[in-house]
Amino acid sequence: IESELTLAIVKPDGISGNYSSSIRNIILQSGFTIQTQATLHLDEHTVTTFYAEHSTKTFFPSLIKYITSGPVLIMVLEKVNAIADWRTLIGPTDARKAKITHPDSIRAMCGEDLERNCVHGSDSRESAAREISFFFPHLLSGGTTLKHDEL
Ligand code: YYY
Ligand code: MG
Repeated sequence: IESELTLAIVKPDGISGNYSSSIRNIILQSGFTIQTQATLHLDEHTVTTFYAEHSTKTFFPSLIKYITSGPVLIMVLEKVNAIADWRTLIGPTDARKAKITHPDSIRAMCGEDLERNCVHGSDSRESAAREISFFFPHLLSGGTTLKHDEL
């Protein structure tokens, strides 16, 4: 059984509410390893590209404003079944509903509502590969290994 990588983000309300270390503890206690991480204040262009699949939705402008409102903590998590297990740990998209239906989830702990839901998780293998290489372009392509030119 091979381990898998997924992308996790602690969104601005998670950072400003001081939830980073609690979330980190949950991640480590749940058997993930943190492969790499970065704290960034994302700009509008970056978030628009990252969330391109939602660009036509009515909530998009508000989502962009929220995600660019302060720094975020971006982490690459590794574990067997990391993608599905991280989605389970964070809980449903709507943090208000999560507090009722999934009270032990991370979004129930630190999210507020459907938009301000504290954390992100890749939703599939394809999204995980795209999102990880978006923020950490060298990670999936074999680190520092050089690709030799053909002679
Ligand atoms: O993957 P997940 O984050 O759980 O939800 P998505 O449906 O991919 O939406 C991305 C992001 O957009 C969500 O975390 C909050 C926000 N959002 C919103 O503000 N309003 C909605 N009706 C749906 C999503
Ligand atoms: Mg999603």
